Amino acid sequence: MAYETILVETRGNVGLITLNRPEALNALNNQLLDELIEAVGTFDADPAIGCIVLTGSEKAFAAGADIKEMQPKSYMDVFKEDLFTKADRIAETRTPLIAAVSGYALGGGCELAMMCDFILAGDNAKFGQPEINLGVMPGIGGTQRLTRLVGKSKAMEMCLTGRMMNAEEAERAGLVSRIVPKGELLEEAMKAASAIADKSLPIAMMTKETVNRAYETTLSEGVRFERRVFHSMFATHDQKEGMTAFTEKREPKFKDE
Ligand code: CO8
Repeated sequence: MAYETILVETRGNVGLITLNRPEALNALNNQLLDELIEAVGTFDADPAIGCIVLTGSEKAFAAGADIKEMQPKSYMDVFKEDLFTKADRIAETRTPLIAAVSGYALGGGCELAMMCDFILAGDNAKFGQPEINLGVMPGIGGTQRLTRLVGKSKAMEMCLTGRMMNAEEAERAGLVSRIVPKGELLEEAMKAASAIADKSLPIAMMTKETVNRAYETTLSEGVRFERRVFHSMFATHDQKEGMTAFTEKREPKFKDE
């Protein structure tokens, strides 16, 4: 598929997707969302790709869903097309997915970043759910994911006032894993992605799935799930190799099996 709103490249065993609608600060229109879902799905299905990085421009990761595209729609339009439900596929990706956020991550842009496994922020990053200013509310998971990530009080304030958080506040609140100078954001994201991609892919996928259970279940069920998956890892080649390499004081050679 030839993409018009995103740039897609492979760097070693890492897939890099750059949102590329500079004229609209990477606003998520239908075409961009379709292309992004296709590109993420293609990397996810590629066993040679061990991690995916999603980024935007220095000014904007994404300034939200495309307001101009949404503005004329009726209730029946958005109900019938089930607006934004397809974006859930990003959150269903099995390959680890890192959001590298520089500049604005607003509305659907913040929601897209939160669908990734973790967010690395440039020191110029700004996060917000400003939908209330448009007479709507977050509609791509923001009321739920932001609340789970930063707690009710801050999520409620963000969604009700529409104010933006800077990178420091986002890090303090647990929304982002860490902040790096904006000029080093992509390099740092690629470094983290390469480190992940060099691990065993099935073990990384199982780890991701297990951490994500923490958002879906009770503590005791989550711990039980963890134990079952942990035990199952002893059926893999890569567990044997990883532990053998440690005892032999050498680097492991994972085979993704
Ligand atoms: N949609 C469409 N176009 C946009 C968007 C957007 N979200 N954001 C920016 N643009 C466009 C601008 O219209 C402008 O285009 P033009 O030059 O043709 O006028 C261009 O991008 C550059 O933007 P600005 O001139 O505004 O740039 P500034 O640097 O002055 O301001 C801001 C940057 C502060 C980011 C500003 O652009 C802004 O406030 N953008 C909108 C942010 C926003 O409200 N996002 C939330 C959108 S709604 C949403 O994401 C979820 C809705 C979920 C509904 C679910 C229903 C089921």
